[in-house]
Amino acid sequence: MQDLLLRLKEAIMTGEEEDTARLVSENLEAGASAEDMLSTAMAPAMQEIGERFSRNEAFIPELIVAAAAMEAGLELLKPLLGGREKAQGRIVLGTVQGDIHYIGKNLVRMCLEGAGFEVVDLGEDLKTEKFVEAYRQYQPDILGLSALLSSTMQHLPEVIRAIRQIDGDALIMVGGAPVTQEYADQAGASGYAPDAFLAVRKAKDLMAARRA
Ligand code: B1M
Repeated sequence: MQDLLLRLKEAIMTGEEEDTARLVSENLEAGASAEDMLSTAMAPAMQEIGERFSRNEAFIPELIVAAAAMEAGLELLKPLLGGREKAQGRIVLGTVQGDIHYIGKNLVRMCLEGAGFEVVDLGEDLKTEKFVEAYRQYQPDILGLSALLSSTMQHLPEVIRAIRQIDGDALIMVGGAPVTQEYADQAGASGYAPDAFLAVRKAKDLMAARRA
């Protein structure tokens, strides 16, 4: 199975969409779970291509094709992420202003949906006003904010402040590669999760604490 996982990682890094889809199926047939594939092959592929980009060994076109291959794989895993749990609550989710990264946010959405949450995905590059508008419109149990750039992460406290002006008790969960627990605490978030699986746990914990 290790070899198949390695090949899946390579297929994503080289942006081979068809190979990625085939290898996701082959890994499933070989007994790998969606979580195995995500944690040992797919997320590490994106991490490694990002590191190559930092070292000027990979460039934007390579990131784009790797992202497309990752998405092709994620699409196949979607039905497998989570069980048939009863309705958990409503979450409004989006990536903050200036940030067009959406793969991580989409994975968080898929896992939350799989766990029984109703998710309103607002998309990417969203101004603070968009979150405020959506919060009023959908009245979610939790607002989820994603930021992938150190620069766009700076918008998190701004969105949190704006939402708290209309609902002082709002539950707001944040995440994204540069975000840390410490940063989330300083920004005034109710919760932080480093990955999509822990985002589900955090969302459930926030809901349980609210009900208690
Ligand atoms: Co961009 N990019 N990128 N990029 N890109 C990063 C983020 C970077 C770390 C690469 C690097 O330099 N090593 C770097 C940011 C550096 C920094 O600020 N610290 C970077 C840069 C610099 C840029 C540009 C500025 C490059 C340029 O133009 N010169 C540019 C910015 C565009 C913009 O947003 N304005 C840019 C563009 C792009 C592409 C368009 C080419 C493409 C995006 C494709 C897409 O999403 N549509 C892209 C990609 C693919 C990446 C990397 C390689 C991979 C991101 C990814 O999909 N990861 C990335 C390197 C890296 O992350 N190591 C990089 C896989 C995904 C599953 O993980 O997104 O971390 P992640 O999500 C995780 C967790 O973070 C968490 O759960 C997710 C799933 O487990 N999580 C949450 C995320 N949101 C959450 C919300 C939660 C809870 C958990 O609660 C609500």
